Amino acid sequence: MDFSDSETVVGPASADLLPDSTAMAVKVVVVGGFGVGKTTLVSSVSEIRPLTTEETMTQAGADVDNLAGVERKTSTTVAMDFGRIRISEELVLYVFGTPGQERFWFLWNGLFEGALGAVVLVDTRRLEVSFDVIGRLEDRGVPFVVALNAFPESPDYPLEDLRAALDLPADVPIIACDARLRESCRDVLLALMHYLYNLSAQPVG
Ligand SMILES: Nc1nc2c(ncn2[C@@H]2O[C@H](COP(=O)(O)OP(=O)(O)OP(=O)(O)O)[C@@H](O)[C@H]2O)c(=O)[nH]1
Ligand SMILES: [Mg+2]
Repeated sequence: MDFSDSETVVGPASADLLPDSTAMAVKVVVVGGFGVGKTTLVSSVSEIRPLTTEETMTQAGADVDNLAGVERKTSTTVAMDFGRIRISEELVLYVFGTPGQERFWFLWNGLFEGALGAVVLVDTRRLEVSFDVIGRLEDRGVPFVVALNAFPESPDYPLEDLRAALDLPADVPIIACDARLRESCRDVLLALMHYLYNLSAQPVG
């Protein structure tokens, strides 16, 4: 049989394969209100081509979704984002982004399965969209850090005022970031890993 016209089957690029040195893979989730920059963060930090599920926003959703403050947004996550980053020779993070619109929040159940911790991404121009998100994480008992995504017109609140406004316990780290910058997003994930490590090192009870 002549296969000369057959298409070559292309496997994953070698950069997409997990290195042999990987000893541990940890799942973390990025949550936050509508349009705070979750998909941007996952896409910037991922070293493989990120999986996104962006769909165009149409007039049909205008009465259902709260578009206040994000009127110029044209697409939204309808299922999840997925990316991967290697933190060290041994440790790889699988990063899942959640949809921000409340009508898709039922997907959290699956997305949180097996997750060790979360990043709550906050837009300080619209703090109120973070309240429910943080409440839901606390209900689930999922440890989290808070990352403040910098937008040009973001107000510069003192950290302790933000902690009080978001009703965060004193030990929850708050980190400033720019979701468009890889290094910045990496620092957020490192802060989460340090936080999780410290929690696990605390004596039980
Ligand atoms: N200036 C600035 N713009 C940002 C930043 N992060 C995201 N954006 C912009 O904000 C918009 C929303 O970003 P997304 O990443 O889609 O937000 P999302 O949280 O995934 O949105 P949903 O999935 O719809 O909830 C996009 O137009 C981004 O380009 C940031 O750090 N700075
Ligand atoms: Mg998104």
